[in-house]
Amino acid sequence: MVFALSHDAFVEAARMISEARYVIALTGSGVSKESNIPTFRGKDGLWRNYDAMELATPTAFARNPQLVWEWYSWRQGLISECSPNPAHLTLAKWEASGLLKSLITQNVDGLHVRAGSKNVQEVHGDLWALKCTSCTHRSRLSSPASSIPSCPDCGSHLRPDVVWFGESLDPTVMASVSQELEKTDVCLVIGTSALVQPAASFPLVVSKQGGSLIEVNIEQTPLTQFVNFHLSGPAGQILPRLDELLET
Ligand code: BV8
Ligand code: ZN
Repeated sequence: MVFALSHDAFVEAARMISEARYVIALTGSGVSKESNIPTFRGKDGLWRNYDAMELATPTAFARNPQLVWEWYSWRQGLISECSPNPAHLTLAKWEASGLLKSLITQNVDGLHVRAGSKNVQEVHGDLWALKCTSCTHRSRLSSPASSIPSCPDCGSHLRPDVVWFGESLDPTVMASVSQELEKTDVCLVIGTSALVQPAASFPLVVSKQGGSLIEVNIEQTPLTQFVNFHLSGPAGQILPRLDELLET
């Protein structure tokens, strides 16, 4: 594993990307940090002194739906004020040029799609999507809703259509992720603490099949020991720097 602080290591990492057959990216909340969206586990990840882990669960919603809903409505408000940052925009540019084949994100903020990325797997769902807690009704919010919406079909509470802790990821999404991982020879791992399963294991599938990992993070993670390059710094600066090298 190479700690990339030196220019040469950056050049090497850029060469690995340009010579790859099938490049994908896995992102976490760190990629949205420079859009001023708090990360999950950073010190700014708290809301009214609640840990996100305490709120993003079915139990929390069952126990106090209004509180959990207020957290999501607060995040919807925040996100509607935010814009994609150079990290999101660079990934969208790399997809448009054919360099990046697909993007798997743990984020529910929708910023990759707003940046122009098309082939995006939102493995933990989408903050603006709603589903009924009782029937199959699904809908979407276009702006933050301060109180919990009721299902127009059955009257029950609607909830955010996101994957909470203890809930399984959508099997169709997982099948598509596995197909992408199988084809991948270089996986960029950007802005994730690599703590949440099963997403944290996606890069290991790539390295186990002989692929390479390039991590972009401001800190080391449990994945760092397995990566070929750890590009240390904010994604909003690192990705455009790689892009410059890829253009040359
Ligand atoms: C599952 C959606 C099968 C909601 C999220 C006990 C009971 C039940 C389950 C478990 C259990 N023990 C373990 C589990 C499994 C559990 C899990 O992994 N727990 C961990 C935490 C121990 N996983 C699950 O429950 C998953 N389902 O396993 O189903 C099952 C079913 C039943 C029972 C057992 C198993 C579902 C997980 C999905 C949870 N939903 N989000 C919402 O968003 O509201 S996860 C949440 O964490 C977000 O999606 C977030 O994206 C994700 C991962 O976190 P990160 O993105 O990595 O964010 P984090 O803050 O941690 O890190 C940010 C990183 O960025 C840091 O490294 C930082 O250094 C870096 N950074 C900061 N700034 C920058 C930067 N990098 C670059 N540039 C910068 N500028
Ligand atoms: Zn309903």
